[in-house]
Amino acid sequence: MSAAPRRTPMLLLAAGGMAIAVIVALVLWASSAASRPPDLRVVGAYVPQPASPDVAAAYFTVTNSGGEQDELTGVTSDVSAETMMHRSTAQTMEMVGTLPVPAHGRLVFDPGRYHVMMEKPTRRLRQGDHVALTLSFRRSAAITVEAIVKPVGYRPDGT
Ligand SMILES: [Cu+2]
Repeated sequence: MSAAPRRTPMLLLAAGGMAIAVIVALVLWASSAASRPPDLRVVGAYVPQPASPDVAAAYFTVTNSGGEQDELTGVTSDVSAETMMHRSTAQTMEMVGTLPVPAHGRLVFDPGRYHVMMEKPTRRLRQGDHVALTLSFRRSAAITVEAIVKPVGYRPDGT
């Protein structure tokens, strides 16, 4: 009879402690998810075999599995001293400075959106050749990938 009133405060204390533990765990989880830095990969890099010896284009996708945005700040290649990032428009193209790689998102270079333009390639590019592309980012370390030369006019599935 007299034991019950003494046990109740202990139970309340235990329940309160558990609630605090759950709140602390939630706060830790939320802050770690929010501050996870950019985590970039470059996939599907290719260069359609150029129809003209004067210029070549490169395409790829940058994925970001991190919780924060990064920015692509430039691209260089081993076949041209003049490698630029261009946005394709209906009639022409224009140079772009930086492009965002959203958190949990991707930045796609494809013939309808963006391309890397490589002026005056220093060697003939034939199907199966490789072109090294180095992508620089505002926050992440630079990434170098080997783009493969595909047939003239090539487009991957889904573009
Ligand atoms: Cu261009």
